Amino acid sequence: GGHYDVHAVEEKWLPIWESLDPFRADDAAVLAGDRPKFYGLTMFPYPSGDLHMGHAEVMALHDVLCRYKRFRGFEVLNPMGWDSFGLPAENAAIKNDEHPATYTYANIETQFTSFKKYGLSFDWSRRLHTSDPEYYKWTQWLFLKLREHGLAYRKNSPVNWCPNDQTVLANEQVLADGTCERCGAEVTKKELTQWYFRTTAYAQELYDSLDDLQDSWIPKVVNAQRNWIGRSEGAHVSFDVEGHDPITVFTTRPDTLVGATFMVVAADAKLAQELVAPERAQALEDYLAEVRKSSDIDRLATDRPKTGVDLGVTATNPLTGEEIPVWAADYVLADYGTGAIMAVPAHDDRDREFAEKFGLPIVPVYAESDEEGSQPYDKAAEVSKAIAAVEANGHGEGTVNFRLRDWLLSRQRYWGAPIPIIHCPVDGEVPVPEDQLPVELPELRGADLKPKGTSPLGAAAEWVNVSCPTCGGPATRDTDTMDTFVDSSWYFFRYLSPHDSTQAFDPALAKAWGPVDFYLGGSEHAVLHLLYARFFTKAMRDMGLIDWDEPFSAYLSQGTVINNGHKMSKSLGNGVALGAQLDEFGVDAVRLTLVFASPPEDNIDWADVSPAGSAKFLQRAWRLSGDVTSAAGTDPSTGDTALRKVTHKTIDEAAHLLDSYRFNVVVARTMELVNATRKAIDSGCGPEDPAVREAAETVAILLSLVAPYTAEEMWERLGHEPSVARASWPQVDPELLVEDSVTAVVQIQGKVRGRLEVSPDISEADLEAAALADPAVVKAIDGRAVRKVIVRAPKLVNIVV
Ligand code: ANZ
Repeated sequence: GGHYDVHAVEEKWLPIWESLDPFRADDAAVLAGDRPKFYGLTMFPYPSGDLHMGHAEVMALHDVLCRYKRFRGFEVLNPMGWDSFGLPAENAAIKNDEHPATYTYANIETQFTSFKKYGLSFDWSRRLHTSDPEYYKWTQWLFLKLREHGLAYRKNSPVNWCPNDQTVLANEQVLADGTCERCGAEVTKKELTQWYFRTTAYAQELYDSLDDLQDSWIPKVVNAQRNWIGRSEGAHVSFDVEGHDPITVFTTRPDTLVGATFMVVAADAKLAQELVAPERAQALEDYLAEVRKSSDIDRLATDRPKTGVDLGVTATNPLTGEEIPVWAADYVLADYGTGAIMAVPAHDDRDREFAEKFGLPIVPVYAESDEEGSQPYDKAAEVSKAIAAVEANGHGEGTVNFRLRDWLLSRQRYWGAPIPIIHCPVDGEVPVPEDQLPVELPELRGADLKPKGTSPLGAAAEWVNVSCPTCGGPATRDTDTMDTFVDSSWYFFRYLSPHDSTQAFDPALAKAWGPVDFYLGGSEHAVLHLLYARFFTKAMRDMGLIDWDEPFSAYLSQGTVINNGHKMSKSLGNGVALGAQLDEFGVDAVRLTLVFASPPEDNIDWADVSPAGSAKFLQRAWRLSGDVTSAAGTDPSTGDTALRKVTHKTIDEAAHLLDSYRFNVVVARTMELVNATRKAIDSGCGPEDPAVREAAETVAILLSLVAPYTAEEMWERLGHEPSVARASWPQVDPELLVEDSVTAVVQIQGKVRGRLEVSPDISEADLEAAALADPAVVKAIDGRAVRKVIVRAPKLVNIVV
């Protein structure tokens, strides 16, 4: 009985949990191998505003698994922090004429309070913020380590430029329609000297080890990674050019070499400038001015009218010996393959359109299969023959090409980790010595931060002008900051020893806790963040910092919380505020609703769910614990078998469901157990039966995965010390899993003539006797002689008359 006041219960338990601190991960236990470890990770938020429904969903789902693993005897590491550098804080600072830290840390505190109230099983002692100097000191250290190993370098090349954000973007940050993923502006190209991480050094391994992740990551993410890395097998083939180095092309179709009737060089590649005949130079210049305005996506579009200029030079086809013209065009990209192609208009659509437009020869190599009388063409065999042929005449070799580019990591923004390099006119690029890390951001605010095409850090003269660590002469700091994806590429290492001021992370702890066993996060990170974190992990392994190859053993991305069939948005006015939902229904009801609504990877339409229904269910569950308090019996083995069977089946099934992330079904089973317990109390064995206590305790433990406040309250009312989070998973009694009866089918001459309810362990002889005695069977035999009886206990009896 009694009234369940959700908000009073929330206020009651928060301080108790605070002092019990039941989720602190025990490093010592894991280092000593006392318990198996489980490192559960969920993506840390940007501190823009308060937590929203999306956070509520992912955190609720993640909590189910972490709490379950703790019940199963794992030492669980479940940390949380903030990805706190980035544009939103900088934009707010410009708008309000303040420092980005003001906005950042105020939002962090707001979110932290919400996280606490939301009752998640985080180990808050490991809290980190990537914008703290104590954190970015190690981001800078890792940058220098990567540079030391040849994996960070600077180069001049055409880069993606967002004219609105006034900064460069990585290829991964340009959307498929050629716009900035942050602000939606049309991205253009600009020639700049920028910092890169050599992700391409790991292209092959990043691609190959996806095979090992195939079964433990969701397939769509594995495929997205595969496509992004884009492995193509083919050949490099070189074409001699008089008075110039040969032109090398990458082709996936070396078998079509005899049909290569012209060549095309990317108009914006250096090669075009080098090759162009003097009388064609102006035409190329004019054309280039046009090309610079279009995005890569436009350039590759097949339905786009072809444009280009004849460079006025020829190259020799290495198989036919023919002289073929060399053109420049925009449909060939400067930064893919070698930036030049052999054009085979008979077998490639874009080449054909180009040839048709400019009147270039089209020479088929074989009949396309839809042509009449054509022989089937064995492409694979012809490709390997062709590779052998060019290798034999010294004009090429088989090769593998990747679409993956090096990661452009420098940004012309303030609110990020400064690149720890000093530029000296004498010594060139000089790394900031380790004992001078971190290179802290200078104090800039408001208007100083306005985008101006060069980094705002350039305005801090005192900060910029330093003496060279090598020669002591005048030098300047690098004024760019790192892409915030650098910060998040290694945060899961820092959680291992977040307060260590002597190293990025403790290698012994990395060995003991790593890799992350389960990672849950948004599918928008399927390409960028996961790929970068994988790259960092492999690079760190090769630097001897860790001994594992992949950061995340299992990965799942949750669906989106939508409303009335649409993504929540300001323009549609269909947003659902998390705070208001929590106020109205309480934390537990909101969490339960989110977990119960659908399998984790599916979208949740808030219009289709009922947090009020969840709240009602929680009240029902809670009332059970009140009824049990008055009950006497505590030895479950003396309890009502029917209820015990439901309880034990629920526990058994829940374990299987949790292991396969079917959290919504676990909630459904818990609801069924609540109903069965209520029925037993009201019209079955009665509240004093020990089976009722056992059932109610099981409800509390299962409920604690999704509704920790209600579960804690139940646990206390059942006479236990808090916290229910430290309870152990109930032991399943296998005898109670045995079904009471099964249906045996009796056939005569192959036709079903009767059904019997029998014990699952009935003997063949007993089943045969029961079948032959069954009135329906006796009637069907109708006095005929039984010639043969085939018995398959407990399910089938086949009688032949
Ligand atoms: C001759 C040929 C004949 C080709 C044919 C295709 C079909 P993937 O699979 O994406 O790797 N190519 C090479 N470099 C390029 C660049 N920088 N910009 C645009 N296109 C480029 O594609 C490889 C194929 O794309 C290559 O094979 C080349 O055209 C073209 F019937 O060579 B192929």
